[in-house]
Amino acid sequence: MEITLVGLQNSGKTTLVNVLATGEYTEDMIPTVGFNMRKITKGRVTLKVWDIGGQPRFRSMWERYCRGVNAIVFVVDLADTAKMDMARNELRNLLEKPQLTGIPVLVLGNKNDLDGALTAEQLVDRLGLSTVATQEVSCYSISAKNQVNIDITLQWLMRHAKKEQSTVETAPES
Ligand SMILES: Nc1nc2c(ncn2[C@@H]2O[C@H](COP(=O)(O)OP(=O)(O)OP(=O)(O)O)[C@@H](O)[C@H]2O)c(=O)[nH]1
Ligand SMILES: [Mg+2]
Repeated sequence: MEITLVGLQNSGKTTLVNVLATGEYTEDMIPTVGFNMRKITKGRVTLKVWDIGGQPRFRSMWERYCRGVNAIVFVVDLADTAKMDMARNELRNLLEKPQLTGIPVLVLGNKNDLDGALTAEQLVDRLGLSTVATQEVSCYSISAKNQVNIDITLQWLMRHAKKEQSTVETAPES
């Protein structure tokens, strides 16, 4: 299964990948230049994770790395309310791309341990997630730091690993 993590810089994508891979939170992360690829094995499923840099100069790469994956994970810093409109616009831009239509999206509001963090409901509202009609969208509030809701995040990913990406269903030959 392949997934791609995108979202604004400093939202915690690389931190989350580390937590998913090792179960440990590492404090001093450096901004991702370009992208990282990491394989994470859970039970019988191997996740191939593309973690893309969130700085403006890397955002034009997002679409390319999202094509053909089983799921897109869009990470948002719940406490950085000043950047919510930017996050909303970047997500909108991405989901407007015809090539990405139908790929399930998991929006993760990260850093729910911080003061002033939005709730999942507030994030759904601020990002306008209920109006997305091109694909299935889920939204969880998590903390990579305190490992809150990492279990349900993994469960969501595993559920979507099983789904076929084929868009054309064919009837069995008779
Ligand atoms: N309080 C808190 N801080 C977090 C959490 N997750 C990540 N951080 C911090 O947020 C900062 C940015 O984390 P990164 O993982 O580098 O963010 P990124 O999204 O990969 O950033 P780019 O690679 O530049 O796109 C780091 O200082 C992390 O320690 C969290 O759940 N809670
Ligand atoms: Mg990073």
